[in-house]
Amino acid sequence: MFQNIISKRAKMRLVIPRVVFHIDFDYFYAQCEEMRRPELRAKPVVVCVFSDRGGDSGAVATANYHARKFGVKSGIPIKFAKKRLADSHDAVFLPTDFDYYSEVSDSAMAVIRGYADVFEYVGRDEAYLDVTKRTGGDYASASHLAQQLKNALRSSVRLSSTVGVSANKLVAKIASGYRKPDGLTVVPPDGISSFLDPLPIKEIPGIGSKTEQIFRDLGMSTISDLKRLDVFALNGMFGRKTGTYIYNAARGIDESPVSPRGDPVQYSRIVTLKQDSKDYDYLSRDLEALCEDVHRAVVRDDLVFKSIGIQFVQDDLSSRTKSRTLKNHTANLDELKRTALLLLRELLADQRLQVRRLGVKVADFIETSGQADITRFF
Ligand code: DGT
Ligand code: CA
Ligand code: CA
Repeated sequence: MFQNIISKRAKMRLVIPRVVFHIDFDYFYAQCEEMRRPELRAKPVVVCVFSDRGGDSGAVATANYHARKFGVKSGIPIKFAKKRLADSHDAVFLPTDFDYYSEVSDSAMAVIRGYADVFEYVGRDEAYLDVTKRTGGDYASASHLAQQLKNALRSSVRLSSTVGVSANKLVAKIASGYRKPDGLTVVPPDGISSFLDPLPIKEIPGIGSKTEQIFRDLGMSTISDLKRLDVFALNGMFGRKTGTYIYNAARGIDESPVSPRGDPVQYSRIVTLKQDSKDYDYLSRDLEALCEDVHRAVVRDDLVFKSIGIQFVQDDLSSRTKSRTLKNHTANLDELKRTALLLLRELLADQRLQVRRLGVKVADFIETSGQADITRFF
C-alpha cells in the first residue's frame, strides 16, 4: 500500500506539463495588404466588407495599427471609420480579397506546421501547436522555440505574429491576446493563476459583453473576482456545461488536446499534371480524382464543408485560384465534383498560360459528430 502511494507520487512527478502555443497573425487582412503594397505601411489602412447596397455601406473587417489609433476597429460601419479618419489625409480603404489572404495564410501555416508536434488549424490567421515533445516540457526552450517561429514567419513570409505559450489551449490563447502586435507571452504552469487573476473577465474566450455585464452586476470585474463563485453557483446561472467551463477557465484549467482536425492541408490535394494543359476535358479527369481523394479525408473525419476552391499553378509558377461558398454545409461527393468542375470551367474561360499543377480544397467545416467545443454554446 505504502509502496503503491510512493510509486504513484513518483509517477505524478514524471508527468511533464504540456506546452501549447497559440499563434495569431497581427491585423491580418490589413497586414496582407501592406505586404503587396509596402507603401501602405506608413498609412492608416482599413479593410472593408462593402455591402451590395453600394456606397460606403458595410463594415470594417480589420484595420492596421495606425488606423486603430483613430478608433477604427473590426465590425464598425465603414461610414464611422471614414469619419474617424477624416483628419488623416492618407488613410486607405480597401475591399477584402479573401483568395489572396488565404494564399498568405497557406504559406504561413506551412512554416508553422514545421514547428509543431501536433498542429491544429483554427482559421486563416490562427493556430494551436502542441510542442511538448520537442521542448521536453521545458518552458525556457519553449520560449526560444516560439521566438524562432516568429522569426521564421517574418523572414520567409514577411508576416508579423503574436504567440502565447502555456500549458493548455485556453491559457495560450489568453496569453496571445495579452500583448499585441508582434508579441510573445510565456505563462509557465506555476505562473498561470498570477497571470489570470488580474485580467478582466471578458479575456476568457467565449465571455462576451452580455456575460461580462452579469458579473459586473455582481460587483465582479477580474478573473480573481470570478473565483469567488463556486461551480454550483455558476452552473445555476449558466447551465452545467457553460458554468463548468467558466469555473475551470477562471482557474486556467483546460484539458482539451491540440487536435489536427480542421487542418486545411489535410483537406486539399494538388497534383502535377502529366503534361501542361488548359484543356477542360484533360483537366477535369484529374480534378475528379482529386475531389474523390479530398472527399475521403473529409468523410473519415466526420466533417461537412461549405466552401470549395480550385487552384492552378501555371507554367510560369504563378497561381490562380477560384472558390465558391455553398448555401449549406455538405459532404456530398457529387456536389463537390459539380462545383469544382464549374470553377474549372470559369477559370479556363480566360486562361492564357498552360496549367502545370492542379489543386482542389474544401474549407469552412463543422463537425457532424463528436465533442463540440464548449465555447460554441455561447
Ligand atoms: P489583431 O488584433 O492584430 O489580431 O488583428 P486582426 O485583424 O488579425 O484581428 P483578429 O485576429 O480578431 O481577426 C482576424 C481577421 O478576421 C481580421 O484580419 C479580419 C477578420 N475579422 C475580425 N473581426 C471581424 C469582423 O468583425 N468582421 C469581419 N468582416 N471580419 C472580421
Ligand atoms: Ca489576428
Ligand atoms: Ca484571430
